[in-house]
Amino acid sequence: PKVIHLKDYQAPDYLIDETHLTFELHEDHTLVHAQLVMRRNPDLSSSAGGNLPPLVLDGQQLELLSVALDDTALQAGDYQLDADHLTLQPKAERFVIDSTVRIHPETNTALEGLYKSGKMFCTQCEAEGFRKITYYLDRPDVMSKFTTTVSAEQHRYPVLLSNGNPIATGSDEEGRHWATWEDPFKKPAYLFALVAGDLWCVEDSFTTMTEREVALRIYVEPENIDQVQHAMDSLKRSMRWDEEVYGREYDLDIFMIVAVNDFNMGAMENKGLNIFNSSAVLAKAETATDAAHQRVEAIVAHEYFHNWSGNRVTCRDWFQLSLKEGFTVLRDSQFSADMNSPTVKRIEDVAYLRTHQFAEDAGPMAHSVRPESFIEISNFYTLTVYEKGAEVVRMIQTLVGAENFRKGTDLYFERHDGQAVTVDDFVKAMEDASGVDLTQFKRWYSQAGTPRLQVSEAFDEAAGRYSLTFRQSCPPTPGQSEKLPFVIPVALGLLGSDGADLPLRLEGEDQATAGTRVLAITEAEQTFTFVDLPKKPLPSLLRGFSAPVKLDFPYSRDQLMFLMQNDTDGFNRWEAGQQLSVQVLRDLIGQRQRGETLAMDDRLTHALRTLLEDDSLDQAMVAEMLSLPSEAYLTEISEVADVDAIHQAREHARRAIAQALFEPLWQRYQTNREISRRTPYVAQAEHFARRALQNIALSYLMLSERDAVLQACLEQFEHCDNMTERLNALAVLVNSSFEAERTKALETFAEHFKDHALVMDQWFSVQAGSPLPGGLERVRTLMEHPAFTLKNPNKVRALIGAFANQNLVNFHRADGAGYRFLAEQIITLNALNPQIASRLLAPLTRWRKYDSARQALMKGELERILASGELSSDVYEVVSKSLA
Ligand code: B3K
Ligand code: ZN
Repeated sequence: PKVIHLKDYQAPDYLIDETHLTFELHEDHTLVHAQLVMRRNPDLSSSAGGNLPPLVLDGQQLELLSVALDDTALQAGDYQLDADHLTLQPKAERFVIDSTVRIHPETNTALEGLYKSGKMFCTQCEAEGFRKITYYLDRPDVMSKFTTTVSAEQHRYPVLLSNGNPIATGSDEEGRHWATWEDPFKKPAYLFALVAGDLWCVEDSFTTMTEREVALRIYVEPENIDQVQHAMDSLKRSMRWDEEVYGREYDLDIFMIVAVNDFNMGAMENKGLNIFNSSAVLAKAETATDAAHQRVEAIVAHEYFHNWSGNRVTCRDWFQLSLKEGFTVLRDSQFSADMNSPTVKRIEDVAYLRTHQFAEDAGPMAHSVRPESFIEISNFYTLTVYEKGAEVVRMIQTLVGAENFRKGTDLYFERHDGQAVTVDDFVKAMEDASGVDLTQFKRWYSQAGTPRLQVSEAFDEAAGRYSLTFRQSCPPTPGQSEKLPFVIPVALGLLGSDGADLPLRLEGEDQATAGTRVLAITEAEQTFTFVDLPKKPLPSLLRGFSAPVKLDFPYSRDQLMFLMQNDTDGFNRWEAGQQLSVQVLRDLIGQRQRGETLAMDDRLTHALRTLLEDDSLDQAMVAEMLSLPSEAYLTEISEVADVDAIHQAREHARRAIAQALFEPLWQRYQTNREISRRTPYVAQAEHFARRALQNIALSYLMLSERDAVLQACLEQFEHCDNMTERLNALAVLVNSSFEAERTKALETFAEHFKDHALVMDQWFSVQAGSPLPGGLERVRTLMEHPAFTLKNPNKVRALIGAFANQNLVNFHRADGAGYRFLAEQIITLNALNPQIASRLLAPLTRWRKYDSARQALMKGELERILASGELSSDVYEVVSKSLA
């Protein structure tokens, strides 16, 4: 397989001004006719004239039926064809290529290019799927105006959609009809989309800031038409927010979303015609949890925001992917923060980043936010490019300030509208708008790995001087043994003994500032001295998680408890609780490993009691504070992760908390359940908060195994009006020792929701994630369930993905059966759907985290996959890099 390098980038020899496509959809094949109006790239054409370079079009799995150059049909000798290209020789600077190919969407299980999901046709072209539709220059820096005609049988496919505006429709003889769409904006092929199906739509409209009316349509299969309102509301809120916060107005007269059941990821931002995984659109109280509602809101916003950050201004090449993805993730997280609780959103994002992105950054697939090379671009739609990329843009905002940041985004959009650009262009716009030099900062784009920031303090009481010394380092990652210092923005405050923020004055400054301030750490070691401090303060460091680093400061447990109660920064209150929990859990893990009786430091329960008894606190925050660090996070921060000790320590702590805090938990539970009983479901922040606390309380309470709690759980399961309460009650039962009740609840639930694919996904996940013994056998049995199929990515994620990523004790069974099972599924999926197969590899790539026996077993399975036959480039790249 070929390695592609950023340093080899070359501008395209030819451009495509216009693309005219005609699709003839049939049940056993599809014909695609493409007319490409082309010319030599003026930036490259040599004035001397001379020979024109050959035209090399990308194409895969296409059956070429005919090709013509300027109306002259070409014969076999006039062009070269290989598995990936069609090469021919233009005779003039301007020319037109006509080609017709036959393709087979009806047997396309990779879900890339044109494929069938159930009864409908749809497309997924990013990154390199368009080459499976027709011969083309399938690269993002070739932008073209598209006109698309779709023809299909009318009764099977009454709805025919593509990008842009509908300009003509008609019907043919023999029950077929057609529609032509024209997209006035130039775009790269990866933003092309086509849909044909029997779909219903919900229609609405939006008036833009310049009073233009935009028609909004969300298309779904008829049975789902009652689950669209939440996505529509989210879309309108996103459109308004992008106008208000980023000054971005929508540009076409119509914006469409289509929900499809078989989709490799969440959704896709095709111009004017977003295609969504149904799990990222459909939501109503009875079938979707609060988390699902929030996910729909966030993904609708994310794809909508791409209209500017991605479509109007796109990427020059795929190494620049974070240019659109990191920035757009930041934008959607700011939107979600504004719609819900900003602190809770930040906590969720940071917990996710630290658990999963930090693990990626410490593993064999570690890469910089702008990678230097890849074999298969699909493997680089990663937590690093998305989530760390968002953190990098967020740090720019912190360093230049909110106002300059907005000036920078305005300048970026204005300067590069209609262009395909690079991360450097984005950073340059930020520098030009703010006057801040970001040269050193750009190392965040080129150096992989999670920096460590060690902080120590010194206090001179007589002089009233308090110093903080920062030492940064970054571990080696594949291909990068040495790292240069990063620019690390550290937002901090100093707390006095009453818990209030002290005024901050650095040595040499005239005036003190109040509250939080940002220090930019730029050296490997750097000291900052604050003056006018008669008593030693307590530092609150990295407020709001101002940089994606691992911070060490030697806090005592009492100091952490003090920060938990007093820090003015909500994020850092939670963070103090997490650090206290980590310390307490590490004690327990050590005791377990030494074979001692487990005895927990009760300061943790004291701190949690104070929170639970304070009715004035945001309930969502209380729920977050009650959540112990996950097993996956405890694994990430271990040198060598002891899966069983981690699980047992955490379970011990949960039981100790449940026992010590039974009364306040029970009281909170009952109060909140009572309100839930009286209040119809609303998908809004304060209701999410109430249910979050209610549900975490229930999961603790059930550990008591008291009958009153069991009855309460069953009551909630049977009588609630929404999936949040029902699924939580089910999960709690599934993880409990009440076997009869568990079995019955699972049966009732499946019977009731058997025709609802997205709910059955939840049913699979809850069981796949249960740490009770026998997990692997349960998963194998569930794979035989009629609702399961390896052909649907949501099902694979819900069952196999949940097992391997969330059920750590069962997946990491000492005999290696969990690893073997995963390898078997990956080998099967490699042939069906390479992207999904490759994603499932992640848990095996983490083998360095485990003891030597498990390491050997995990590597053995990776080797077995490597030897299993013909591997897709997706699977080959991850397996070979993991074994390197
Ligand atoms: N841009 C798409 C991701 C496409 C992934 C292709 N393998 C969704 C998104 O990030 O918005
Ligand atoms: Zn995106």
